[in-house]
Amino acid sequence: MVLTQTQIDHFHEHGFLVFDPGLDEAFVDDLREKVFVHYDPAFQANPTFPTRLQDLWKRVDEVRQLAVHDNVLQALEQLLGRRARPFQTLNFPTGTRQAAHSDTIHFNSLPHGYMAGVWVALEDITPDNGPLIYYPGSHKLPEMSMQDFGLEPGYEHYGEYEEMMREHIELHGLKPQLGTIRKGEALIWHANLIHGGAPQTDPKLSRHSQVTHYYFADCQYYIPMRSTPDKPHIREPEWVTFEPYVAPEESVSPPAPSLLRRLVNKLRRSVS
Ligand SMILES: O=C(O)CCC(=O)C(=O)O
Repeated sequence: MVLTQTQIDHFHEHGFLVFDPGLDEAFVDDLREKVFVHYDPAFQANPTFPTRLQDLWKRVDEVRQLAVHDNVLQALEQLLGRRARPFQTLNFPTGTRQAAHSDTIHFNSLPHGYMAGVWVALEDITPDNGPLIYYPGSHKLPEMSMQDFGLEPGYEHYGEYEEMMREHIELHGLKPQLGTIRKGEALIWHANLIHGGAPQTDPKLSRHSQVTHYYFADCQYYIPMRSTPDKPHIREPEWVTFEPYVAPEESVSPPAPSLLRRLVNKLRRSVS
């Protein structure tokens, strides 16, 4: 068992849990270095603006190894009582300044509540380098879809969602906390915990981190932004693999029969 009952209770009470998955420090440093070279060259030359890389697990195996780390998977299973499987990784070299949201707006499950984010610090996180910001207890409020906010689904309306979420936080008097965790520690959030990226007070600072999003077994998975209350847009996620990723070979289509016929005729003409 990776988690104690006190930790499990903390997660259900507050909607998040900081825990130590026991990562090797050399592994964390290696991962951070291997990820860095993949960031946009403009960022590498001037690493002061927010950028991110999605699903780098396919190209940097350490990212995948962290996503399927046994202690993380065990902790998630203890928290929700079902097997967890990662379906997306995000790597960040700086603070994101992302507005407050709940992940239920991006990915959701039926039954609800079987999704979690795991945010791993790849260096020490302080109030100055743009930590995660989250609202303890907000997971207990009802899930808010676009329709619940009186909005049309679709990312073209996402700015309106962010505005409504700001009002929702104010209305419920939610108080933020900062994820100032140490290198190698992980913060797990509940599917409905409201969170975002706090401003980075010094733009020259880095804030290396990896977020992995997980679903749990025996659910249907849907995309809220493409769903209506009576018609969820179900999808099978692209799961992070338990073995190193092998890209599917590019399929070489056989030449069309008409092309073959033309080639044969050309050959015949050239030999006659
Ligand atoms: O890392 C951050 O600043 C925010 C990440 C986040 O909101 C997410 O991955 O859902």
